[in-house]
Amino acid sequence: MTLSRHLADNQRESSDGDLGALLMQISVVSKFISREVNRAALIGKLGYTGEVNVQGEQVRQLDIWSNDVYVTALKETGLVCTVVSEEMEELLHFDRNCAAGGYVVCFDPVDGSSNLDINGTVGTIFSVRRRRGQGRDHAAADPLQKGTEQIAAGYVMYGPSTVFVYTVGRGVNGFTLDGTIGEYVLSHPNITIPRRGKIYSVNQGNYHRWSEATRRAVDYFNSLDKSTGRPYSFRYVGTMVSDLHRTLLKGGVFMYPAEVGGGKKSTGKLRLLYEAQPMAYLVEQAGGRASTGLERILDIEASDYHQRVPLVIGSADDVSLIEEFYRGER
Ligand code: FDP
Repeated sequence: MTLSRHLADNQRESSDGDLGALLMQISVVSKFISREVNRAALIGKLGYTGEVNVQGEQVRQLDIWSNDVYVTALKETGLVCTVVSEEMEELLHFDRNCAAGGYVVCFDPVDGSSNLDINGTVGTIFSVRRRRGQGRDHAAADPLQKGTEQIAAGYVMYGPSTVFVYTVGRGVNGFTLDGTIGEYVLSHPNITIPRRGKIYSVNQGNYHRWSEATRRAVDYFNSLDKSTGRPYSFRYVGTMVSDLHRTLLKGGVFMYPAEVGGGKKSTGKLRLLYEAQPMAYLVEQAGGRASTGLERILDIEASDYHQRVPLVIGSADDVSLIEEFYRGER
């Protein structure tokens, strides 16, 4: 079963006639990015551009290149009206596409780019919503809808193999790129996340910047108690796509908590629209949960395109357990 066939089958069951074509185009972009990531060291694409993005981070050549390819490809579909990207401070409209409605796409072209220099796994994350209205007036507010309004989301993982995982609200399926035929082939059908896992994943180096509740939750996973399967194993790649891919397949929990002290990460690090919500949609579709620790991620309505949010995501029981610490019940 190829991805194109899967999308076509999905489309027959859906009222969203054009969604399959849009996802197909996203998958084509991912093949270009996969190729470029693969040979980046050989063609001088690993370095920085010298610019700083809206997040205050150094911009890499590959970030900009991938963003440009994405934007061009989305525009060419004629189906996308509004685009939000990690790499663009303002949102982008393709006026010609907006008249007929059009989709809203939020994406992070190269997630985990700090791993590029060491040939580590990186990814792409995307999220699709319908527009709220027609015309240009509504366009600014289009992306600022709850996560529950997403109609498709997914990620691409550029690892030892390139994997495309997506949902349109009817389960989660994963496809591996077969380079010899240039096609994504179904390799992970109907992904279901275990109800409880044995792995926790967080940047432990931030321990002393966390709230008491976060520290106690992480201490809980670290401490010894055979009856509840503790200590959990600890794994952290530092690329959300990769950490989440493992969490989806093996279970457990990934978190990027808020930090205390009013610094840059006082509301977490990860971005709501193009990191937390697409992943939350996928993980819920696979039977897991995603929360800030106090609130369901999909229920949040963004007030800013680049809003950050604390994230606790993964196996339902593990996420619920952490929420108990945040509510002061443990
Ligand atoms: P990166 O900054 O390398 O792009 O969203 C950004 C992200 O990576 C996630 O992919 C990753 O989970 C997280 O940040 C890693 O942050 P830390 O280095 O602070 O742990």
